[in-house]
Amino acid sequence: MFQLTEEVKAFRDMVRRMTREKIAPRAAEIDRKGEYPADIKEMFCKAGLMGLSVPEAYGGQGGSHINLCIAVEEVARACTASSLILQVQSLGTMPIVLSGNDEQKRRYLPKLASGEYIASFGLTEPNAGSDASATQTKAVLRGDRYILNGSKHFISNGPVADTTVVFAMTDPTQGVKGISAFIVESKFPGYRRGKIEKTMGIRGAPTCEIYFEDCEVPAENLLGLAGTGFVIAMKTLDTSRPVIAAQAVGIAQGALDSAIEYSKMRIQFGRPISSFQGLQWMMADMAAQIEAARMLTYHAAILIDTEDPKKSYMSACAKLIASDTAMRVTTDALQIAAGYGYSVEYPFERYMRDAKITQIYEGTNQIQKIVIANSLLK
Ligand code: COS
Repeated sequence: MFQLTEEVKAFRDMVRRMTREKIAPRAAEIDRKGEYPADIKEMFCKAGLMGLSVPEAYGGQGGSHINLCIAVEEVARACTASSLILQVQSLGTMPIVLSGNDEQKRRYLPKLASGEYIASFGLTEPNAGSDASATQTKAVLRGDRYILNGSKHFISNGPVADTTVVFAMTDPTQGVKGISAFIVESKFPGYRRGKIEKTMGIRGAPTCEIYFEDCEVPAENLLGLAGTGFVIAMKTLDTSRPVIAAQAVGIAQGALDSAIEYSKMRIQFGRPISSFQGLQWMMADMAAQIEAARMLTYHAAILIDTEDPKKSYMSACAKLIASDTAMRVTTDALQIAAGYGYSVEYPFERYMRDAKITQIYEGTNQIQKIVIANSLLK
């Protein structure tokens, strides 16, 4: 099951080369300046990587989550912020792939697949984080358009997005079944960007608040049926959690690579610190945990690609295990480099800061445990 095809391996090698040559040299600077790497986005567009989750019929690369996971993993090995360009593009596109009608797909998917449009996903609100059903943004149908009022917070890609899939309450009497999903373009009247978040890690991945002030959305931009928004959000997150797991695997692998390199160079007590068994065992534990997380991640991606009924369960397992692995491995990698690990001159502290978010976004790991337990007890 885990044997990657020659085609997938060639794809992985292409992304690995691109990352080593063009992204790794920029990673520290992207983090230090907190700047969106538009040049790297352009490179991804040219390489056809922005449309990995889009079917070929709509101009994409075929919608393989195993390829998407591998691309995100390889890029995150050097630069998490750059890997988010691919990850968030998929997150903001998947609701249209999963639930759009043919007209919506024809209108939006080719532009999202080419990278002409940047995507974002508008679920989280100030009072609706883990409890995604507590959406307070409202959408009211007036004539041929919905009028949206409310706000979304922590929206990855918000500052640069052309489209946001927005989840809003169309029928508050129906609770979770009163939430609907809309494709909202940032140029629609009443769409306003708010404060840009300053974050601990992923500093080159722009995140902001978005406000809807009598925002006018054509009725034909409703995704699926009114009231199906929550299910669309959950199904999208099922496809996206393995991608976060892949990002976590990439971060962990990058930190281990750096720790190995450092340990061979660093001389203490007259010999490289890599020759001490205490550190060898640490690195062996790190490697074994990464291998396990990687296999689980690829397995979850394959279940997404094959529409397996266990996909939701396995996605949550992969995200939980891989992100906890990333946090542990990056902490140990920093420990191996000790004082230099703590210095911003080395990549260890950046890997550790970036790892933390993988335990939080797309559902905290406590939420993943709820999804897993619900599945077990069903
Ligand atoms: N696929 C399809 N349908 C799903 C689903 C999934 N993965 N998960 C839930 N649903 C459906 C349920 O079947 C239920 O419908 P029925 O009543 O018809 O059976 C409906 O959605 C409500 O489900 P549930 O009662 O489980 O919803 P809860 O409000 O209890 O929420 C959690 C469940 C906590 C798991 C959900 O709110 C969640 O994932 N929260 C985290 C959100 C998140 O990841 N935020 C990060 C923002 S994106 S960076």
